Amino acid sequence: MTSKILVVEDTQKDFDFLIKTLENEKFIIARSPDGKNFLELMEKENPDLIILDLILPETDGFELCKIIRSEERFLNTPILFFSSSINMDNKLLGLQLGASDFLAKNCDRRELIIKIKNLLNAKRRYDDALRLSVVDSLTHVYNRRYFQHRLRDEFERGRRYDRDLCCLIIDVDKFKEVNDTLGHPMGDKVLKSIADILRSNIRAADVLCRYGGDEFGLLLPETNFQGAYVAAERVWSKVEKTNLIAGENLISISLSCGISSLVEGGAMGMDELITQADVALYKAKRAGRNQISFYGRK
Ligand code: GH3
Ligand code: MG
Repeated sequence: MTSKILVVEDTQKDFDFLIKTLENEKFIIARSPDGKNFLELMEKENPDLIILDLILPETDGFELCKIIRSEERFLNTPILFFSSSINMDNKLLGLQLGASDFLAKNCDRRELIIKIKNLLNAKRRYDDALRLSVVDSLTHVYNRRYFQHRLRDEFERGRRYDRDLCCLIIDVDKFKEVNDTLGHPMGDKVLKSIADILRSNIRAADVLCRYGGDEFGLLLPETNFQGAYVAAERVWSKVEKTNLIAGENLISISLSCGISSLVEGGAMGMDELITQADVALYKAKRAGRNQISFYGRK
């Protein structure tokens, strides 16, 4: 995959030096000449590496370094200081603020390329490890640990800003029968196909995880019961209508879904929100499966 580098550099000559040095390296390069609206730019570009000049017209490189490191999602984005003022004092301050490496502007081009590649490789390895630690290995949706982590954040945000948050627990109906008749490996394939359907029918801001076994958790931030019903109905009917290929067999599957809402259920903590969704799920199961049920509503 092509790496993206964001260069914060006000001097055209120095920017041209970087572009010329990297022209054969297949990087995508974005530029900010002054570091203005920096976080918005970071959000938009989501770079794999930042090359920072120290002295800039509005704010200096140290300030930008602080801004980057204050955001959790950019904690591991490498920062390479590229400046004509690289001395020991500046290096020590930069390191304290979370800089990854330093290079003087009169450096050898080969050193610049090697340092950039080393930083990008380290970032790639870190991203791969991070992905593996939050993703379920069978279905490739998030795992339960990540779900809990996001639930904590979304729950706090919902409570603080008085926004709704819906939690859905979705369980495959009579999944044991699939395993019993087709075998466990085929059961795995069916679970993976269900996860694919769920994933392709939700929004980017929604958080889908394999909660365990044949159970999926889905968080819908900024969504009330009505919106959650629309989302649940969409995935539920999609799965119901789809004949899943399991070897030579075409099988149809149904889902039961329990939904809780932060506003409607008044959960005092994130665990309670999940418990409420679980209670609703069991209501759906008891009522005959293949349906969606709400906590606190008929
Ligand atoms: P219900 O309608 O009540 O949900 O019936 P069910 O048969 O689906 O029962 P339940 O949800 O309690 O059981 C889930 C089953 O899912 C049990 C287990 O055999 C199966 N299962 C759990 N994890 C996996 C897995 O990773 N792969 C496969 N193939 N099966 C799994
Ligand atoms: Mg089940």
